[in-house]
Amino acid sequence: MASIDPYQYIIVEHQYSHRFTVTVIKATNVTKGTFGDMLDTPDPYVELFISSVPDGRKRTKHFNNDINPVWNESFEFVLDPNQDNILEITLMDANYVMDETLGTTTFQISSLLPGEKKRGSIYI
Ligand SMILES: [Ca+2]
Repeated sequence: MASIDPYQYIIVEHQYSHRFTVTVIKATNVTKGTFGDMLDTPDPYVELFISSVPDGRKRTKHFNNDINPVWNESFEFVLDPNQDNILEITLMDANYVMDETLGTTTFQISSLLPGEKKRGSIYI
């Protein structure tokens, strides 16, 4: 059986003036599990959430029946530097009735220096 290896690439950039930019690039081999995939091919999108920021919830568009979506969408947040800002990244499956969470992870924004740009893969 082929191994399932879902991951996604994102770029995070911490700019001066507390602007924080996230670019969601792509995901590979998105799966809902063997049984879930038999019922419904994933329709993936990514939700970003920073609870310490007003209007801190943003999301990409979703792709129908695409396990290797390429979004290349950028989002900007204005951070409160006095808060412990944590980015929550959630891979979602769009459905008619209720969207389903496929995986979630967090990123500590304070681990980036102002001006620093980081590109990474996240396994969820
Ligand atoms: Ca679906």
